[in-house]
Amino acid sequence: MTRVTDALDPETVERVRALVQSAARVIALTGAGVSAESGVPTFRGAGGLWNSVRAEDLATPEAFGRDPRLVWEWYGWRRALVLQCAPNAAHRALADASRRHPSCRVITQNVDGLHAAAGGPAPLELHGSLFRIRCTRCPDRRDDRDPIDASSYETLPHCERCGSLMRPDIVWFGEALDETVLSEACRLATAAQLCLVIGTSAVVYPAAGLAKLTLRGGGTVIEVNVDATPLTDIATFSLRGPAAEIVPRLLGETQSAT
Ligand code: BJW
Ligand code: ZN
Repeated sequence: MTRVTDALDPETVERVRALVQSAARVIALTGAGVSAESGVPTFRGAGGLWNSVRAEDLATPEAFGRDPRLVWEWYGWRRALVLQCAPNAAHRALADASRRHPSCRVITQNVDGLHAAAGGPAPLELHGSLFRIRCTRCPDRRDDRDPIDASSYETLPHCERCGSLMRPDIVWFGEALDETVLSEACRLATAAQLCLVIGTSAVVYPAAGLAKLTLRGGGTVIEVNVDATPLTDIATFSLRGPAAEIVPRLLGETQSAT
């Protein structure tokens, strides 16, 4: 039975802190909501990116094939926006926790790089990175060129080896996740005694399925979100409120640490 509580309920906070501290292996599965308080727009819900643009027009390989300049323009705008943003208290608390406990790992769907910017061990990035590009043809050709000039087809980045167009190193709809990253994420999720699901609508697969692997492996799921999600019902606790406020309370060394 899920216990849904207000972010500030001290009894729940204490119970979840105790669960975190007693778990030998913890994963944090994060989504766009963890970066919302840093000023990065989410995808779904009020103010979400998919309200103003269609995912099919920008975040699929077909869209890139049709109009690479349009797609690169949008990613250029996203890069510029994220470069104005800094990690928030939730990113910092997760980075601190994984520094203190190497068996605590961050698995993120985010492409904004804010977990890495907060320091600590590198997170597993399921959906790639806004700041990497890769060749549409050579499987191993990646770099971090910036900025991207999308003013014409000719100025778009091309592969130095084969001359093909370079694309964002992001997993678009209908594309497979990197096999190594996904299998490591599945391994960590299955072995985890606790899975903290933070700021994700949990509708995109296979990422959302990771929490179910923890449950199947005998572990516990705790959710932190401003709203209910399809994972709320499998969570032991669902803490309703902003990640930057709640996560430091759950993971900080003392309860007053934020
Ligand atoms: C706060 C907060 C605050 C706000 N504090 N909380 C079944 C049916 C139909 C299709 C599928 C299906 N199963 C799988 C699929 C296909 C598809 C999929 O899942 N579709 C569903 C939408 C239905 N999946 C795929 O296509 C994946 N690939 C795949 O399945 O490959 C199969 C394959 C195998 C072998 C060969 C070939 C193929 C790939 C998925 C890639 C997703 N990519 C995106 C876009 C990248 C583009 C970009 O960034 O530019 O990644 S989609 C978008 O959604 C992005 C995110 O990482 C992802 C998840 O979103 P997230 O992070 O959850 O954000 P939001 O906005 O949805 O939610 C924010 C949450 O935060 C909300 O809950 C708020 O309440 C909360 N919040 N403020 C706490 N302050
Ligand atoms: Zn190439």
